[in-house]
Amino acid sequence: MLSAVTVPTVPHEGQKPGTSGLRKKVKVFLQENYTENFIQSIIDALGKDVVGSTLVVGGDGRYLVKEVVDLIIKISAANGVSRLLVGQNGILSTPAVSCIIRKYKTLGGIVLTASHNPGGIDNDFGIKYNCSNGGPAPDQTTNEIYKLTTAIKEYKIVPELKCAIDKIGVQNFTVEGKPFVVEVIDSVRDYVDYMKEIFDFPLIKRLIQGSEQRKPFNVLIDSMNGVTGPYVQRVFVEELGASEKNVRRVVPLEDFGGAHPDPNLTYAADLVNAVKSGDYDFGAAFDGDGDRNMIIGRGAFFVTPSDSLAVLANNLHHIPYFQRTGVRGFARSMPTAAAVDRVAAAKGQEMFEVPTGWKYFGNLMDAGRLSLCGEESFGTGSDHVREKDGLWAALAWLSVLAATGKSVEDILKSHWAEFGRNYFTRYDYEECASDPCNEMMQVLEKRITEPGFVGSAHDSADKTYVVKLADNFSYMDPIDQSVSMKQGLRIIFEDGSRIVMRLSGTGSSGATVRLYIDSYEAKNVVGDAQVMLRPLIDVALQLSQLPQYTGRDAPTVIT
Ligand code: G16
Repeated sequence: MLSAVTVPTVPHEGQKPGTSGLRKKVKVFLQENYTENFIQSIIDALGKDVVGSTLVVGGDGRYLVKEVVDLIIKISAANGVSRLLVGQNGILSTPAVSCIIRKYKTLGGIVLTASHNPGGIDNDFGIKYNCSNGGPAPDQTTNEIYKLTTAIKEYKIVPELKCAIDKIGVQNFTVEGKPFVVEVIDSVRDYVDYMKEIFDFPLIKRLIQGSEQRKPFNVLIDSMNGVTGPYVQRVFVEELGASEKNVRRVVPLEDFGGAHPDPNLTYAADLVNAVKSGDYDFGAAFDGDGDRNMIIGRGAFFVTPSDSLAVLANNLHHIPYFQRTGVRGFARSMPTAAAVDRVAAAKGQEMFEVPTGWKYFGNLMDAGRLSLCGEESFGTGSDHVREKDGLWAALAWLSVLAATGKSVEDILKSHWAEFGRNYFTRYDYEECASDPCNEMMQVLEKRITEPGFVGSAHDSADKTYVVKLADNFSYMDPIDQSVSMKQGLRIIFEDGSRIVMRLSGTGSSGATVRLYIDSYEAKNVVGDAQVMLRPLIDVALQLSQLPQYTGRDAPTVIT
């Protein structure tokens, strides 16, 4: 029989979860009792429900995942959890955790990831808690976890518990006279079984392999050495008949092979170049933990995440899951371009605008009012799980391409011809000094909320923008009436163009400023976004004084 011991500890500062969990440098997590404190605080926040419960545990394969899985096993055992479902070698994508929590109706799950942030001993790690609906914990829960971290005095652990996580199977232990079970599960199986229910795999297979009527549709799928590697291998190569040449970087590595596993035009430039110079009809990349996606077409034709959401919203009827469930509402995060709003209006669907963070979609989905949602930060997903889902998005696109017989570019162009186009860009200024950025945001907020700002005119190039509304966005959840304040500064102009500015909640050090620009054109739909949006970008830089505050004359990433 194994015994639990109680270890005295003292609080560590700064364990406040951000947009999606606690993300810090690996070396911060390696401080004495830092990780133990946070895990114990998560468990304490669950209250008495934890005794006798089942939790899912897995992560994106980055440096420290295996060690922290081991700690979670030992601390869970000491705190009365009965059973853990652990991905083999600690590997589970974020959407797979969500799928498994829902399928096996567990109390929740712990996801070990810093998402799209780089991995390795000098880079980032993260821990987040997902609830029984499979979604990231809401603010009330993360606030409670944080509160507990500030007062923690001890944690409980079973130091002698040795559990191998490299082999699939059930391992039984007795802890303090009670049974404790660790079930090491196939990281991929439940998720892939679910994708086969959602999509018409034979249809997508005919697209990829070609038929008498149509030549093979050549795809290039890039896992960026993140967690999706084994999922992509199973889905694309084993199930959909793609060849090894159609997939790249499918081995999860602790440091992502040195890559920054963020699927955008900057960090997935390798994929973009390969598709541009090769004979490919479609490219997709996913981030470290598999919830983000980037979609490109032949010649590396780029689909913005905001457009991707709008196109899928307009084409859900091609996907078997929605043929069965019907479609009930769309949503996007506030900074995401409003292209999907036009589809919602045309289809008579309810439309929601929530703060940045996938956790804000969960209540709407649970209430049956939301089927499809997305964010400009390369997140797309549906109510099939409660996380955004990169592989799902690629399969959704392939379903639409197979059903319509069109190219990616043709689908976009006909979409813009029908609905008009929301030109969109995001400028990121990464790892700036925090204090000047905080000051910049305060000064800008003061300026845009002063009397007289609404109605003021701002000239740039040959354009004049007149302010219609300006505020720090706040949101009341229509289901539980909880209010989230100060979710980003927005300036909305009379013509519907928008400037949005906020500080990222996912960086691990310093401040990352995000500037979002969105402008609608009904007819002029095939221009270059950077050219079309230049006047509004200049207005934003001038109003915010961003170059002066950050010392930067250019963003680090443009998407
Ligand atoms: C997380 C959240 C997303 C959010 C993104 C960016 O994604 O789940 O909802 O849009 O962060 O947040 P921020 O602008 O605060 O950095 P992920 O993929 O990092 O888990």
